[in-house]
Amino acid sequence: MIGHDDKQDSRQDYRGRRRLVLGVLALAGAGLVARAVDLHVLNKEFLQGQGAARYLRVVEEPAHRGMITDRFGEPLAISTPVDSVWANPQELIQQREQWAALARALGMPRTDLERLLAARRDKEFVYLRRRVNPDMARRVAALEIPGVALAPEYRRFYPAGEVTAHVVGFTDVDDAGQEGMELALDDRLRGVPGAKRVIKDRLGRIVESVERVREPQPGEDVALSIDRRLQYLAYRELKAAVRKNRADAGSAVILDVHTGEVLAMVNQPAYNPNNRGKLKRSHLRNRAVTDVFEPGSTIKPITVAAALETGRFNAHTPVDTRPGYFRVGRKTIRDFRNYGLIDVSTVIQKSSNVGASKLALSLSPETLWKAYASVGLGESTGSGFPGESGGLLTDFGGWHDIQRATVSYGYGMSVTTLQLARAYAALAGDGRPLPVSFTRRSAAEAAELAALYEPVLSVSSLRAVRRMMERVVAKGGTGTRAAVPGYRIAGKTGTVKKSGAGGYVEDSYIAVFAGLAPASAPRLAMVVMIDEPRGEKYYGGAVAAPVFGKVMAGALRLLDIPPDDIPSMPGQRLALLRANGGGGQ
Ligand code: 59J
Repeated sequence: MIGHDDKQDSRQDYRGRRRLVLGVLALAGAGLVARAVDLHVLNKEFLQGQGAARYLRVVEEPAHRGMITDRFGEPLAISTPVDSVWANPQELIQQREQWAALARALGMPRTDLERLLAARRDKEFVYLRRRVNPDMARRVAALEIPGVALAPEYRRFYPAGEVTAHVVGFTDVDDAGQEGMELALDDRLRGVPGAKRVIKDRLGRIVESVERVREPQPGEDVALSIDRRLQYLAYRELKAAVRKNRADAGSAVILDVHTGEVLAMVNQPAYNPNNRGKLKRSHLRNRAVTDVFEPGSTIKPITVAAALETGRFNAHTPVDTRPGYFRVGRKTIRDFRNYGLIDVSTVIQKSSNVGASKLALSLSPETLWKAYASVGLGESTGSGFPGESGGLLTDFGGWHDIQRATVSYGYGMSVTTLQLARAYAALAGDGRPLPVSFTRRSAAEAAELAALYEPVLSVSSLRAVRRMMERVVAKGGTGTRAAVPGYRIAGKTGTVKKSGAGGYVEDSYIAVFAGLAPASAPRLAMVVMIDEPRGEKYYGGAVAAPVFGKVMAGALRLLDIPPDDIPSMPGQRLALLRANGGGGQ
């Protein structure tokens, strides 16, 4: 019995166990269901959010920066897509064994890489190297290092390099305009970055684009007023002249007389905007708009125009410059030599300081001042170029005889090269100084702007002064080297003593030539300024005028401007000779 009972007991025992096991299983199952409900229903949002935060990201999509071109659409600044290498320091720090290979692929010393990582060790992002070439990007990607990834960016490239450097300027590492037109036009050039939601893998690489949150909006392309051909000519000749004359610096500007557009603007020393590694701050300066100097004798045509405007003088009115100097109060005004009894026209041709002073002293301070101010002296050119200087034209209230005399031949006032070019463009046109433009401007726009100005100098006075200025480049003038065969050129030389803290410095000069062409119907105004020529020659006529002549000769031809001085062309004479039966014998 006992055995039987035993059997029954054990059966009973099994039943109990089964119940226990089933109970445990049921509980476990219920637990799983509860957990599933908890995860999928009750906590769904929180948990999905947590997961998404790990892999779903919103990343910025850089916008394409607009292109800067010259007036004909030739590219001067363009953005091309490139990759930047970045890392998640927290992850990369754990890949110590990969650092050497990575540093090699990035072309940087391993210590630099270590320093970058150490500096941002508890961050999730650091750029290792921005805007790498495609080769380097490929090599880095091939390493497949966790925590290292590529991000698309744009790289700015300047096809004309040094030739347009000062005008175009450049952007910083974040593609924002820093200098020049890149800065002035930043609002138009810069796009609006887009945003997209992406899924990233464990390595931070984008594996899937989920949705565009915002489309990137590309910036606008902008055409400058610059003519790349004239720009290059001016660049080449200025650079050669600065070197040849062992000068410190120089600037040259060409303006379109009818529209006020800048067709060319160059400076020396220059720099290569594509490789700005180690350059001097002073090389970056667009001196033509930021630096001022006393214009010296280049101001005389305006002084003479003011005198003509009174109706009391014409080109042939005599002016006594004897004996080559002239006392005004305690000051003696001197000419280069004694030009004797000359006429107004010769005051310009020979550049007589005494003559200019005598004309100025016959005018009221206000009349004289108004003439200078009417061509834009003492005010900004309106170009909008960053850092532009407006020069200096003091109030005529303080213009006693000495001030009136010195200002008449360009001292006690200051100008930028651009300002002087604008004043000459006004002399070349109808006396109204159009605001200068670095972007294209239509003839209609120019006419609208011109209507805002009230000319002070009449068309007939200006025409008469231009005639006198033609004598400057003719035989016997100070600027014969500015002549261009086949064209009538009007211009003025200037040799200006530089002033320092203690007054005017000996053997330290600025050589200038300012002029316009073709003189019969002027289209171009140009100024060449060369700072401290240290060679044996330093006169404006010897140093600056030749640059003007060479650049203007090329510019007139490139712009298809018909010659207005045909009779002196040898080809013409030959043709005449032939037509008259010159070879008959
Ligand atoms: C000059 C001056 C300095 C300032 C004088 C140039 C004055 C003057 C005080 C002596 C060289 C020089 C206010 S000269 O530009 O007259 O371009 O081809 O710097 O006169 O009073 O050894 N230009 N230049 N003057 N100052 N103050 C002539 C002239 C000019 C030439 C040559 C030779 C000066 C014909 C200048 C040129 O027209």
